[in-house]
Amino acid sequence: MKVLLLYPCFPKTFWSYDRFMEMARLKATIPPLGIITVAALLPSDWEIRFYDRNVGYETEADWDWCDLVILSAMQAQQADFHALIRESVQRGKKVAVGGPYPTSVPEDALASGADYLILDEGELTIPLFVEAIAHGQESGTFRATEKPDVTQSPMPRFDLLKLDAYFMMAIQFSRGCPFNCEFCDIITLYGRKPRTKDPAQTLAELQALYDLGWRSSIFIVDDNFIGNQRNVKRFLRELIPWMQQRQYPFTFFTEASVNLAEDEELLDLMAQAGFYSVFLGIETPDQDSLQVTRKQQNTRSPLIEACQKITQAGMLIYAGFILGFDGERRGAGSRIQAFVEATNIPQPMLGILQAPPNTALWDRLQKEQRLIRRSYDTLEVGDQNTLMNFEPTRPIGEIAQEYLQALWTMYEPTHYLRRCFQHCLAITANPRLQQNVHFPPGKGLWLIVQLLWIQGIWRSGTRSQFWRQLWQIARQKPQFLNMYLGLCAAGEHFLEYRSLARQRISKQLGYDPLSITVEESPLLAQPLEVP
Ligand code: B12
Ligand code: SF4
Repeated sequence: MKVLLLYPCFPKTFWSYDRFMEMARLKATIPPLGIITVAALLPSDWEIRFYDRNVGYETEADWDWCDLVILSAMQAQQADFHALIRESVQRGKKVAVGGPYPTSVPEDALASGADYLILDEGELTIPLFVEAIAHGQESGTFRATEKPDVTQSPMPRFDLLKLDAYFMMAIQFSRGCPFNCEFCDIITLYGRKPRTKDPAQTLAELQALYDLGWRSSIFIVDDNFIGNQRNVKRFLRELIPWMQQRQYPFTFFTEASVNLAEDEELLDLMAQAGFYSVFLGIETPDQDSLQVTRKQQNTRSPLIEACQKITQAGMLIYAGFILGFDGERRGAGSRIQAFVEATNIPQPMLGILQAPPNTALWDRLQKEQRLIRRSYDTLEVGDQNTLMNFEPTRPIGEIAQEYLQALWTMYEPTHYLRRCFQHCLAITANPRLQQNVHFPPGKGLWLIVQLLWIQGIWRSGTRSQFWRQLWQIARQKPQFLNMYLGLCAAGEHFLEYRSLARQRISKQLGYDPLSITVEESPLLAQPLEVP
């Protein structure tokens, strides 16, 4: 069997870091771990050609060559995903799909003409698909009622990746999260019982990346790295000597719940293992909204203190924030802004609440007859700047305006640069790391040259701030130079992104909320009363 594995393009979003990628001569931030895991699960006698279309396109010869096209996608990639299904059908090729998007909404892929829907986690469903193919089955849907034991998951085919096209590499240690946030589909997709790999299995994956020559940052893509605290500590205790023996060839970034700050031992182990950064789902500083969305883990201790503990443990904080929870009080956008100013989180990811299909939030809103459409169906994007897919409890015009005002102000260049600087100063230096962030070899120099030109010479508004802060970082925190320069360069992306967000929100509303006052908003309908 000759298989063409394709990973669809992402639209321009918060996460695409387009200008940064151009400046660093990179193509994408992170490789698609799902589809290279699928590649490892296919029979060894199947021939494979793989393209991450965010990095490079397949050729006519590849289309002619293949018998079967296999696609993986998350919802945000739906435009290119459906185009590829239709293209395969038009060319008379069989097409099989899987991954989070088809698993959440299988009917979409069927409607576009997919022949095989291989849903849920591939470790359990690919064998069913392979068997069906062996029996000459022309189509089918393959589902799993159980969650696989990830200790049996194969080594992802890292060898298929063009390593020098990516900013980071990715590995996974665990799947699933013990919490119960109402809007989250991690728990529906991967379950509430975190399943972890063996430390030795994960170290073998790191060794494979090391042997392929990777010497830069690695994203541990768990949606909650600390979901199983006992096992994660076991892993970290083995990772520390592994990293020491190799003189810290990587630095790590991961996602964790805020209760990380409550566990000093865990923070210390992460620092010793070379973690330079963590993404936290903070969502909102409003305690009532956190209760409404069942995010109790964020209410147990003060959030600002939690952030301080994490920076003191040596980690840069990335964080997600959401507007639009039920019962949210006016001014939530300003309160998020104030929180971001207080913690100096450089790159807050601010979004408007969506109810993804198959979540507790979706089910509740359906019962309350408040769903307007499915999430992410309005635009070409599945991102933070899509208005909510349900009727909120306060006027949508007010939410949209607070959203854009907060985003616009937070990513105003002087504010952004100041936060990058202050945050780097606040992070405790980790004596084990020479630099917290490694730039991929050969890319860093080019990135810095362009950055110095754009922010150090060309842009007059922040020129003196840029040099002053750079000088202080070089003197006081030389270990943070790469991190600081990387953050400054990413600012070029966010400057474009805030304008894009403004255009997109204005298009959905039919007016630009930044050019009028809240009271003038045509969408200030009566707020919805929810019992
Ligand atoms: C890394 C990651 C990213 C990276 C993307 C990197 C990349 N190139 O893939 C970045 C940071 C860019 C990203 C962004 C976003 N992401 Co994301 N992301 C993840 C994350 C944390 C890990 C993905 C991963 O590598 N997993 C590891 C692999 C091994 O697991 P897997 O992909 O699920 O693959 C398994 C199965 O799904 C299946 N499978 C996968 N593909 C296929 C294909 C076939 C044919 C078969 C048979 C099986 C199969 O088998 C695999 C092995 O079991 C997941 C959550 C998670 N824990 O998985 C969210 C997740 C995929 N992201 C999600 C979302 C919502 C987003 C954003 C929209 C967030 C936002 N609000 O902006 C953006 C969208 C993109 C954008 N705006 O640019 C959702 C997707 C929901 C959905 N139903 O589609 C997820 C599930 C998290 C969540 N619930 O919030 N993301
Ligand atoms: S902590 Fe994060 S991954 Fe876990 S349920 Fe809440 S939002 Fe989902």
